[in-house]
Amino acid sequence: MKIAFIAMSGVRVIDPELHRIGLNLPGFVERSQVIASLPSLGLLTLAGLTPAHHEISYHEVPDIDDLNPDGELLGAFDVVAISSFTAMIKDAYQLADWYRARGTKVILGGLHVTLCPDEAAAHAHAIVVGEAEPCWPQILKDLERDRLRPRYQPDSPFNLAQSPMPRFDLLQPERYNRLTVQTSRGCPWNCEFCAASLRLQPQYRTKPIDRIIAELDCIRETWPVPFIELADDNTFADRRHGHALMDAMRGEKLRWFTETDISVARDSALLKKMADAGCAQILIGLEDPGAATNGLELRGNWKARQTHRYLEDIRRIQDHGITVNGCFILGLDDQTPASFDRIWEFIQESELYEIQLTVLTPFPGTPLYRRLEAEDRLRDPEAWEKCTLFDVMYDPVGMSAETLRQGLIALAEKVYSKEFTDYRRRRFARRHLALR
Ligand code: B12
Repeated sequence: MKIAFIAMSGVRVIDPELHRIGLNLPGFVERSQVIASLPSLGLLTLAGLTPAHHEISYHEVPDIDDLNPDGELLGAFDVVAISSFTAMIKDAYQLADWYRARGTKVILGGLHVTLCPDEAAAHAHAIVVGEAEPCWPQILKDLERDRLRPRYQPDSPFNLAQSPMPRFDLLQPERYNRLTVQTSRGCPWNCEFCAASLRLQPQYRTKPIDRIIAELDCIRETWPVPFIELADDNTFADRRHGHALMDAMRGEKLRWFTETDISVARDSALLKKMADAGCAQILIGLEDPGAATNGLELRGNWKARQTHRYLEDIRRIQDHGITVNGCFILGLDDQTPASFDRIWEFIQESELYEIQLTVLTPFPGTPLYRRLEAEDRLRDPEAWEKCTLFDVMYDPVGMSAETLRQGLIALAEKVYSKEFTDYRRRRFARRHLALR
């Protein structure tokens, strides 16, 4: 069969004003340009499970309007497997409908499809709910026998020791400057707003170290000096695995980025190993250092109990030469208009190298979505295209939606200005030099 793996790609913002500042502010542009070139690891993984007798290809669709709907969209295929997060799912459905109308078999899967399976099923011959590795070989067999079922759902968590090698070789080398590798799935914290792989399968699991190293080696066959983004929810949640991984990555001469939580700051042996293993930056959800229910933590409000140590912890991490990308959430229930100034003061006082400002976002299928729906606070319940982390989709408690929007814009203009971005870079470089 001729199978196309199609990723809806790129980054999204709907609000034109946010779009404007996003396109102009140096600190923002840098990060979005870098990440926008990441390929879909989910699809490369499925390609890795596809037997060699099929003819496969990988495509990205950053903007559906750029495709010519009158002719062949991306080409003619027997099967298209489309992946999309929530923000571009409507575009994915449009593409799916186009192919279905022409007799191509359409399979949909991924985070959004898992969270809204009935909605997605209306646009596909088959959907996968949850992790796809356990189902993909069966789907291919069923396609060959013309016995495709409408829905596939694994009944147990996928054992990452059986992970296939993602087909990085399907990518055009010159198009990518960063590649992703997954070392674990899930996160123990279970924050109310989280829409990451925890929602696919709520069990935290790690990948065996030798498999991770094999993936890194495979990437280096094409990209000798790659920059790696670990596509994890929380790389160091299993500390033993984290230490072992760092020991193994030490000799790899890589530069990489990942997401984790603030507790790594208190493990100096780990920080040292991370630096030795080439860690350039870690992204940490700080949410709001001054909010009582910081992170809307469902398990014991853990994050709120860490805030008094944030400044010290950030410094400790950065003193190892690892920059911190501190993420703040605007619009939490106990924030008021005064919170914007308070967060700005914290940002200036902290020595954070990088900052990510996002608006609380009710992704479908999350406890947050269900709560806001029950409280009748969703402004446009199925406006999935606004699930960008920047567009305001609900009525906050301590301010109006418009105040939240304006607060984000004003804070973003300060945080991502050339002046403050340069200042942060210089401050980090100075401190780092002083410590050497
Ligand atoms: C890498 C990444 C990106 C890359 C994506 C590259 C790509 N085309 O895939 C880039 C930088 C482009 C990106 C963009 C965005 N991202 Co992003 N991103 C991630 C990140 C860090 C890792 C995702 C990943 O690779 N996971 C590993 C793979 C193996 O898992 P997976 O994709 O879920 O795939 C598995 C299954 O879902 C399934 N599957 C997936 N696709 C398909 C398709 C078929 C046909 C089948 C059968 C199965 C299947 O099989 C796979 C194996 O089991 C996550 C955060 C995280 N820690 O997960 C956020 C995350 C996915 N991103 C998020 C968001 C919000 C965005 C943006 C909207 C941001 C923005 N404002 O633009 C855009 C989305 C725009 C778009 N194109 O849709 C949210 C999504 C939440 C949601 N429910 O939608 C996450 C969870 C982060 C968060 N803050 O909550 N992102």
